[in-house]
Amino acid sequence: MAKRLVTGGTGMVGSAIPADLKIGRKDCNLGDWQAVNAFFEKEKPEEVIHTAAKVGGVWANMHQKGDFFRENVLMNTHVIEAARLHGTKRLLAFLSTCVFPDQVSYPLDPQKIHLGPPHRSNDAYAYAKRMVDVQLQAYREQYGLEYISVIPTNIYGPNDLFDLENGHVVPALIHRCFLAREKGEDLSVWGSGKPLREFIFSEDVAQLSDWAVSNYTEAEPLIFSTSEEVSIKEMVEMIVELLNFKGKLIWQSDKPDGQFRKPSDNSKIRSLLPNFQFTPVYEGLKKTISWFEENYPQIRK
Ligand code: GFB
Repeated sequence: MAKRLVTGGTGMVGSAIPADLKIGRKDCNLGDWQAVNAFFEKEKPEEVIHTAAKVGGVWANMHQKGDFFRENVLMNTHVIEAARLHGTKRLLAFLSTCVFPDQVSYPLDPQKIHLGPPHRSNDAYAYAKRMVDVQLQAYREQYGLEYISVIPTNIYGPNDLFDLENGHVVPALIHRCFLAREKGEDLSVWGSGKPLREFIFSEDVAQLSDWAVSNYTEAEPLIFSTSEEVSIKEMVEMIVELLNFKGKLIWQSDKPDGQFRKPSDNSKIRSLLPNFQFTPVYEGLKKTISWFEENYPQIRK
């Protein structure tokens, strides 16, 4: 078995992927080239799954654009370059469903990534992630490295960042709904509830990544998606039901809706792994909420 390193090892996806070596922020600062280079020189991982990223929901993406751009560009550039320098044979890096242009025909497929500007709400993060694709294509051409990237849709699951303001919709709402239930308060939800998202369970992403890093070598980023759209309103209803919240919902129309939809084409992963069963969103949410209640207040927030 190849010696595998997972970056972002304490995060939602990284913690669910088996590895010989997992590193989090405290083990190696991926924004510091000297630290990354020294780490790779010492450990010489043969396989790298690079999940580490500065991530957040629509609010964080709108209000911390400089940090999202800089931190992600530095981490990605450093990890991919250190892997090349120290002989890593296989590397899998994550793009994100927001890399696609805002104005583009649906369904989204990897050919369309660079066809136009991303949605304004998360353009800094999206451009930083697009550069992963650019770097990997460049390294493929110049150095012959078959490093790959994947594009998961909206991931949720245990061990997510449950920050009330800066988190993604699922963890933020689970946390807010839990607090509203405990305190007997109303639950505030952002936007109109109409936007659509394709939610994917973190453990599915982990399993697919585990497979892809050793079996997929193509230059084209591989989309991880159920291709099933769920509205924010439907998502809220499931969270409310699973948390047994009986209070009132307050829709905050002054808060952003973000991109209206981003339906993606999952035909490639379906043809590569025809027997793979995606976790139904209700089941995944149930597991996530059980995990949250069991681990509260020691959650990441
Ligand atoms: O998870 P989220 O922030 O990601 O979801 P995006 C935003 C949608 O959920 C919007 C609604 O339609 C919001 O109006 N929403 C409702 C809420 N209540 C809440 C809440 O309490 N918190 C949050 N965050 N949303 C991110 C990108 O966009 O998706 C990232 O900004 C990344 O770059 C990620 O690509 C996958 O899908 O809008």
